[in-house]
Amino acid sequence: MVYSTWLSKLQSFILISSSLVIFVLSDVPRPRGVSLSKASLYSPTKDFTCFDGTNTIPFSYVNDDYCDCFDGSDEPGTSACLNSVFHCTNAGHRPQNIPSSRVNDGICDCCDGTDEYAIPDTCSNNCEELGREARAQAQQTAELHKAGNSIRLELIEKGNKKRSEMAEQLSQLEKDKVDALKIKEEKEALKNELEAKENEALQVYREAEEREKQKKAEIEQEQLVKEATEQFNRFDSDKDGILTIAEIKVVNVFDKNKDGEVDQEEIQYFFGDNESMDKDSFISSTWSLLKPLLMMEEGMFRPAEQEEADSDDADIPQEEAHDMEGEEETEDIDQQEDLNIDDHDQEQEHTTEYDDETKKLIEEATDARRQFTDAERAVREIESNIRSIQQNLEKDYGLNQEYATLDGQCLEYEDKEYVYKLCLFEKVTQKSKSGGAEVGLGNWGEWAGEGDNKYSIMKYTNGVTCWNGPSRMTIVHISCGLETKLLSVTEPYRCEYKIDLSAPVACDDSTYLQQQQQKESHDEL
Ligand code: MAN
Repeated sequence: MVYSTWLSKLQSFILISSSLVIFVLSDVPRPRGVSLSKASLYSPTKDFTCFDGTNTIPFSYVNDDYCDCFDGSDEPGTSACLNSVFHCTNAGHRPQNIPSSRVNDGICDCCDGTDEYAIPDTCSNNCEELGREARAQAQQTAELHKAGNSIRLELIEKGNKKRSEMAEQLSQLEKDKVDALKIKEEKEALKNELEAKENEALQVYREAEEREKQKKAEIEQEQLVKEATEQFNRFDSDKDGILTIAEIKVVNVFDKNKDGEVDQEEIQYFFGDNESMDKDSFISSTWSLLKPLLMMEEGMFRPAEQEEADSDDADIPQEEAHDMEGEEETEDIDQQEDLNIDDHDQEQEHTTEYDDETKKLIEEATDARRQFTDAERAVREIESNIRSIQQNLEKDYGLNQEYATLDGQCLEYEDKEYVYKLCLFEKVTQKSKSGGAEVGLGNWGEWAGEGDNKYSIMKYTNGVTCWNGPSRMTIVHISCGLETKLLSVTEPYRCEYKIDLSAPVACDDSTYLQQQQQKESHDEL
């Protein structure tokens, strides 16, 4: 039977001043491996009931190196049960619970060496030393949190200020929007009114232009009829008002392919299935086919292929070639002049000289259109500002708005291959040092810390799709540090990135102290 010499070990250890009460309380007899909180469950004057209630055994069976309880509660100080827990008090440092299977296994798990009691002097007690180091470390951390916390408090103040400024801006913008919409309406009404007047004035010019166009078309038609009639009369050799196949057969111009005769195909081309043609039919159908040929014959018009053929002068005697060059030049000039005339015509169409009154109306309408466009733009700008402020106001900047001033702040981190950039509450990007475009590793998504630590992890999602895989995403772990900076960027899984960010905003001495106290009371003696 192994029975703890519990009274012997109580006088020395407590590490922190707040534990003074526990020190007194810890002076309680209990079997080896039992924590203070469980001491009352082991009473030497009574039989022992396993914690799970499945068995009751004489107290002398506790720590007798034989496992009687399913839950291992009868053997806290031996390795007899696989599932029991050995508690070491570690005076001078932090108490510890280890699986009882590690008791007397030759390895020192507890700094006070109590887990290896079977062979005395196996383990030295270095709790004081470790405790000192841990306390120094804890002190340092506490100081860091304290210093960081004062920056954090400033950030809270600024954050709240920023938020209330944003709220003010928003209500001002809402007012501005009402005014801007009113101006837009007014400008629209003015524009409509002036455009109506402008339209009315221009209508006179449009109608005049239309009349002019019609007149021109009529003159052209008259000209066409005149020309066509002249030619018709020329070909109608018997002057009976009907053009027959026999009559056109002797006219060179109907010999399209210039083979010396007007053949059936050519007759068909000009007359269709008709045997003859009166003047009206000639004007309406044949004339358009014939006119280009006549012009060609008169040297007024040449088809493109012929020009190409002409450009090959090799076989043509010099004199002729020279003559033809002369002709070509003239034609070129003629064509250029035609072009110029066309341009001029078009220009004239657009530069109709309006009277002063119309000019004034056009100017006024143009000015009203410009003013309306400006008013529309002003509304759009206000609306876009409203949207972006609303989006920011909707963002979760922490319980006390401590993260608000960090919105939009960008931080960079370089490793061997990439430059990473985190723009807080916006996005994360990656740029290869060997060139290429920036790759989006995620856009601001949500806070993702667990429970009370919600604001310790940020999630940026929906980055650029990974080749053959999902969208890239980044998790940002925020820890307390006096500077806001990126400590590391890694890619633990393909296209899933992890950033460690240190920032004073994550320092909170009250939370830190609370957490420490909780830990201490949990690690009771
Ligand atoms: C790029 C980078 C890497 C990523 C691969 C996936 O090279 O974005 O971080 O792992 O694409 O194909």
